Amino acid sequence: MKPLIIPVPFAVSQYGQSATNTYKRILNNTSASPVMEKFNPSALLLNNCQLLEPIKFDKFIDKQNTMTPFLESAVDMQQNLAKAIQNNLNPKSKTLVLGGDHTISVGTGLGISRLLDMNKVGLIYVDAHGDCNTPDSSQSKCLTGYPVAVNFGLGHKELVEPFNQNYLHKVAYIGVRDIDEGEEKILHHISAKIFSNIDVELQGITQVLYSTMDYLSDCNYIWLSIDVDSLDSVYLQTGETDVPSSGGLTPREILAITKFVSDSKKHFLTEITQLNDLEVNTDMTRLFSRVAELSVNLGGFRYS
Ligand SMILES: [Mn+2]
Repeated sequence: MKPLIIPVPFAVSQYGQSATNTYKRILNNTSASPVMEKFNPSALLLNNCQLLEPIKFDKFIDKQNTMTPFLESAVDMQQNLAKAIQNNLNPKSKTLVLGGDHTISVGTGLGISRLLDMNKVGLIYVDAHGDCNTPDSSQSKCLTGYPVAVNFGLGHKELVEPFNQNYLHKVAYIGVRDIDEGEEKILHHISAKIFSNIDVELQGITQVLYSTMDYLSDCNYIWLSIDVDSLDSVYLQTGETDVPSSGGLTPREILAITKFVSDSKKHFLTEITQLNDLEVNTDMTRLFSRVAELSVNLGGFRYS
């Protein structure tokens, strides 16, 4: 069975920035020269996947005086993405959900919740940030700060109630380094397992990955969610992601995480989020095309 790719060009939760065409860059990535293309034919490999039509959603006029901008658009995206997952996902095969910003995880999670017992699903969240705020704890009121909380049943009722009480129970963070005060209480409340950037530095990524899998050993299904800002900001160009953060992971650590997790029989779904449009292929396009390949078990580990 071919791996499934679902593009979700949803990026309305940040003002000004966009990640609406990023999936095209990742899927159509070509190398710097025809010679290099022979060694790194990313686009060719990803062509072996089943590609769904990009998820559509209504762009409601933002009411800037509401508590959370673009909430109605997010609800629409959540429903449409969940429906696509419900109708197409096979938990025994690999699926890649290509964002878009990290709000897409409210739709990915809802889709999974319609197919699987969420008690048996473990989330590995590779991000500089916790993304575990609620409208009460959030300072920015930005939707991209909510998706983990929503998957645990916390936050806007419009996003939470569709889960019908089938919420996630386990999340392990890797590379997290930017958490705010209210959010820390929520992370404690949901008993999140946190491997910070310092843990990765001191223990090494391999040890962190073994500990992560150990923590999720009672889960039958593993969902990997990667935010581009998990990378150290030194690797990113200006505007390449919305909230860059220093002191983060290296490209090779991101590749190692993806390879390690997708080699697990429990892993069934990966998300790539928060890579903005720069309208040119950058090092990040090439890196995340490679992450995309590895996430669906294509191409082997050529960077070793
Ligand atoms: Mn994020």
